[in-house]
Amino acid sequence: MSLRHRLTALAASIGVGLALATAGATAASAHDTLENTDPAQGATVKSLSSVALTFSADPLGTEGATIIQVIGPDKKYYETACPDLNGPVVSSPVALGAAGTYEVLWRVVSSDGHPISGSYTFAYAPDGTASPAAAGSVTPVCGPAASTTEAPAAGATTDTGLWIGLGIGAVVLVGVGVGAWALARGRKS
Ligand SMILES: [Cu+2]
Repeated sequence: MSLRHRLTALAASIGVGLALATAGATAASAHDTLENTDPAQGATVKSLSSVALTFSADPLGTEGATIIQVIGPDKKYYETACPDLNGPVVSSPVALGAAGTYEVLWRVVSSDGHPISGSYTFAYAPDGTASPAAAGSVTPVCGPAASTTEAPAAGATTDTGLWIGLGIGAVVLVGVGVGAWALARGRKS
């Protein structure tokens, strides 16, 4: 094989690799994303009756797979029911307890069928006239107890497509390495 042929083969393999990587990235971006939350991340609220999450598309209402858990500063759960789905909006009623930082853990099935999840926090600072503090629940009112310490960072989503894309990227790098090695070997002989 001449050097010219080797270069052509290398260019072709890089092209195919890039096309595959692009396809992987497109698949990953097909996941619904969390576009808006009420309360907002980092917000301080004086009172709150529900948590509402708005996604980029309508999540699937898969039985038992749509979960919002609201965890208080005492690690108790303050959601009072499982979420309602209304188009792209997933919302759960809450009755908050003591003032402090609350964490919202969520999990829905993206409209492409993949589960996505995340978490964020807001602060609760009731003024004197707010409704009395709720007692909360030691166990989640909705869904199984999550391993809250391993929840993704705020706003993050669990993204299988991303890992597929990274895997394809690794394959592309190996392909380029092999091509370069073949090229160098061709130069020597
Ligand atoms: Cu997906």
